[in-house]
Amino acid sequence: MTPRFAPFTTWMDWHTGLLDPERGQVERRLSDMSGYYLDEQGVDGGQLVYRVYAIPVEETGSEIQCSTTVIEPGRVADEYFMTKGHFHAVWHRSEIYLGLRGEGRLVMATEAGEHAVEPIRPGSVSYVPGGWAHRSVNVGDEQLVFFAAYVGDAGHDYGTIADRGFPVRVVAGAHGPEVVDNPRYRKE
Ligand code: M6P
Ligand code: ZN
Repeated sequence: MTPRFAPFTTWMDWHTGLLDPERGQVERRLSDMSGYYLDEQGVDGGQLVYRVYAIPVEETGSEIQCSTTVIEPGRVADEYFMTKGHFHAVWHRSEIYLGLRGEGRLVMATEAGEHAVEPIRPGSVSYVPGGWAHRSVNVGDEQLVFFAAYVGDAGHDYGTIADRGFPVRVVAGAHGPEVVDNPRYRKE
């Protein structure tokens, strides 16, 4: 059997999350996230929320997709900057997150409405089991940087979260980040 390609190395800056060589980048501004935050009145759509730097490989079950995500510090009303969040299109595919910089929360939810919130910070290794939608939230005042790896054919289902939201939101409370119910969450 002939291997599909030769081994290769990518250099990662563990502080900034930047990859060398940079092979692919996705940028999300507030204008790309309309409807994701509860109170979007008067938002500046041009504001950068996060970037994802990928190490692209074929989207098959033989490969492992890896990326770093850098979420800027900031809020929309009381809600911290966050990623869109998704289920995997192949719903049972799992994912690993390694925290590299900053202070964050990994918000997860099942289709049945169960939820879990885990910390992301330097040294955290979070396991996202299959069937759990996942979103990361920057609750600190510097960039949140983490590395993620998942099976190549997992795919992203954004539609379910865009339609229904997560059961909880992470907001700035009087004494720091708080997890509160999302009044707009729809189970089915
Ligand atoms: C992590 C991984 C990626 C994902 C990124 C941003 O790096 O889960 O697959 O693309 O976070 O999250 P989202 O795609 O939900 O915007
Ligand atoms: Zn994922």
